[in-house]
Formats: sequence, C-alpha cells, structure tokens
Amino acid sequence: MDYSGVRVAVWGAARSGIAAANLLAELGADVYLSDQRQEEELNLEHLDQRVTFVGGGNALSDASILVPSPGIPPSNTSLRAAAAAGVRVMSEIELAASVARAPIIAITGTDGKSTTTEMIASAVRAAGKTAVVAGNIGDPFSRRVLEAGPEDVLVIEVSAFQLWSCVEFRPAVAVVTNIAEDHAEYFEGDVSAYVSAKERVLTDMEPGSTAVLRWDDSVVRDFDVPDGVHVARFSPAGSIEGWGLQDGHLVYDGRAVMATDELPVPGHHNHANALAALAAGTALGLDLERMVDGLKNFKGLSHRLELVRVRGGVRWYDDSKATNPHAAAAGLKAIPDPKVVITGGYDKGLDLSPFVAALTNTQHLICTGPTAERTARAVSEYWTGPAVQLSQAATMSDAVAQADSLAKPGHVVVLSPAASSFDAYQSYAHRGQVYQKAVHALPSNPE
Ligand code: UMA
Repeated sequence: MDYSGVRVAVWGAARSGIAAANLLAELGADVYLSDQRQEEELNLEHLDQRVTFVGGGNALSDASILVPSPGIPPSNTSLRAAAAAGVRVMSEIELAASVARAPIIAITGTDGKSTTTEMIASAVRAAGKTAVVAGNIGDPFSRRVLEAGPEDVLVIEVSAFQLWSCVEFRPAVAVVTNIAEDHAEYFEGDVSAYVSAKERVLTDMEPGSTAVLRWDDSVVRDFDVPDGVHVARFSPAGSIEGWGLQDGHLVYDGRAVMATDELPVPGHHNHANALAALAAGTALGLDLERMVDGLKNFKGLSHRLELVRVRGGVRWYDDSKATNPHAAAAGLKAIPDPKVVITGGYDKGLDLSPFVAALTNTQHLICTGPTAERTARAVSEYWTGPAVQLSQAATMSDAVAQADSLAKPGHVVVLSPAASSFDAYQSYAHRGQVYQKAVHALPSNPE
C-alpha cells in the first residue's frame, strides 16, 4: 500500500501509537498523532519530527485513515463516529503488515502467546533464519517491521485488542493457542466479541497459508478457516493426526520428534506451546531437526514461571505474566510441590474457578489487591481439597514477608496473580520486578 501524501490520524501516543506514527512518517504520510493526555504527561522523545502532535483529546484532523492504539476499545464513541463517517479504521498491526517484506507468523490465543512466540523465534533461528519478534509481546510491530527482509521471518504476537480493528491482515501462518475467558471489560462484557476478535486472525488468510490450531480446544477447532488455507492441528491431549503428545514425547502423526523432558521449561502447557512452535516452523518449510535443537536451548521468558531465588531450600518463582485465572492455573499445575501462593491484582471480573481448581498442594494463599475478597470467596465456594490457609497482604513486600515466614524447606513460593497489574503497577513486568526485588531483599540466611 502506498501511504505517501495520505492523511492519517493515529490515536494514543504510547508505544504502539508512536511506532505507528513514525512508520507512517517514514512512508511519506501526513501524520496527526493525538492523545487524551497532554504532551507533558507523555514521553514523545522518540517521535519523528514530521508528525504533528495534538494533546488533550483524540482528533481526526480530516484524516482518511485512523490507526487506534490497542488500549482504545471498540466502544469508544469518537472512534465509532469516525468509522460511521467512512474513515478507514486500521489496526496498528495491519498497518505494519501492509508494508512487511518477510512472511509473518502471527500468534494469538488467551494463554501461552508470548512463550509460543519466543519458542517459534528460537526454532526459526536454529533453522538458520533471522527472526524478528514484535507485537503485543512488547516492541510494537510497526517499530520493527522494516528490519526484516524477504529471507527473514516476522514472529508477531497479536492480541484481541489489536485484531478487532483489522480489515485486511494476512499472515503466512496464524497460530491460535487456546481460547478462555479474558478481557471481558474491554469488550463491555461481550465474550463473543472477544472470541470473534481472536478468530479475526484467520479471516483474510490466503490459499496456501497455514492455520495452526489447538485441536483439543472446541472453540478453536470450530473457527472458520478460509478455503485453501491448510490446517495444522496440535493437541497436548494425546496422539492425533498432526502434532500431539504420546509416551513422554512430542509426536507428529504418531512419530516421536522430541522427549518432553528435553524441553528446558516446565509444565504441560509448555508441551502445547512447543507443539505449536514446531507446527508453525514446519508450515514455513523449516528443518524439523534444527528446530528441535532450538527448543532444547529455549531459555524461557521473564516473569513467566521465572525462578528468582533458591533460599534455605525454598524456591521462589515469579509468574507475574499470569494476568488471568487460566494462565495462573497453567503455571500452578506446572509446579507439583507444596506451595505458598501470592495472588491478586486489578479485577477484570473474570471467573476465578479455574485458578481455584489449580490450588492442589497449596498450603497457604496470600491475597493482595482489589481481587482479594473475591478470591477468598471463590476458594470457599469452589475448593474441595485439603484446607488452604488464607491471609491478606496490603503490599508486595508484606506478601513476600508473609510467604517467607510460612514457607518451609522443599516448598515453593510463587507469585501467581491471576489478574492484571494495573491496580498498583505500570505493567505485569513492573509487578514482577517489585516482587523480585522484595525476594532478593530477604536476608541470605533464613532464621
Ligand atoms: N488513549 C487515548 N484515548 C483513549 C484511550 C487511551 O488517547 O480513548 C491513550 C492513552 O492515554 C495512552 C495510549 O492511548 O497514551 C494507550 O495506549 P495502549 O494502551 O495501546 O498502550 P501501548 O503502550 O501502545 O501498548 C500497546 C499494547 N497495550 C494494550 O493492548 C493495552 C501492549 O500490550 C503492547 O505490548 C504494545 O502496544 C506494543 O504492541 C500490553 C497488554 O496489556 C502488554 N496487552 C493485553 C494483554 O496482553 O493482555 C492485550
């Protein structure tokens, strides 16, 4: 697409909006970036000089294209009015994809997106290609897209917040990890809007491209796949036609590809992520053996069941990235040992029962943040196993101090929020850093 001379409005001047505005300026567009916040509340240091900035409200500035930041929900009235007036609404990932020279692997789903994204990148690199990783995982797609040449691979994590506003988005490979309840608030309680946004990743795919679908997830299995698009199935629930799990091995059509214990990251959910990664790389024709080597050397992600410290026989884990009950449950299930769990955060109103069901071998649950009381109620309602002791903590350092006094040698302490971080932190990463700092601040010799 040719953007030169086209007037484009970009709404939201945080990471995504600044990257989109800079890319558009580079492509010769006439760019108007606006934000509901004032200039002095924002960091516009890296904004291209050619972009015009307007603070204190979102302005259309007579543009024919509008690129909203993912943080702006579909219910935003100004955005609706612009679309009704015929302005072309274009997601930031769609903008970046429209100028991409490398094939795109797009990863979406409720859980495991980031780990799968990094696993795919590991496999792609081991197979001898350059992988550029971007999207919801951190670096906006628009910032990185021009780095990748035709021989490289763009490995992009895409969220429902980025997908709902796509009109044309055609990845060469789309991976859907799973679908569970999440982000009800953003979609005004409309679960089907969230699911449709995820399904949107497949809608414009071209014949010959590949949809990598989690086959034991009935919602994903029912997604509409356009004619001519190949379907690569994966399921950690057993051996299937496609990528499955059997006798402690990842298998393809029943043939062993790799032993699960060769994967350096723990948990059944990571077997699923690895299957998806191999399926995605294979769809691009990459060498399987070399990809398997890439997975064997996979380092794991920060704040995703990250081992922070071993002290006095207690292992301290940070799973701050578990921002919903499903993701938190997957992390807890990966640790069979007796545990003290620190949970809680911003309340997105999600059903907490999947988290409660995963509290097996939890001795004590320390509840923090706005979800604290709802969590306590959910435990009394849904937990049927041996008694779990409950307490509340006002701050992260209080929670860590409590956990320290409760955990015995052989125990694990895990930060498993099952909620967003926006109650008290800038991001899940910030929350994880605060936790890690408190853990490292504990004296080296426990009393
Ligand atoms: N704003 C307006 N008008 C409005 C509302 C907001 O101007 O009506 C402004 C805000 O003042 C702010 C900006 O818009 O300046 C907000 O932008 P943003 O929330 O989109 O934040 P970015 O820093 O651009 O980050 C976005 C993604 N954020 C969200 O989806 C909420 C990041 O995902 C992503 O990493 C980044 O782009 C790069 O692609 C974060 C996230 O929480 C990690 N994602 C959700 C998740 O993973 O669960 C989907």
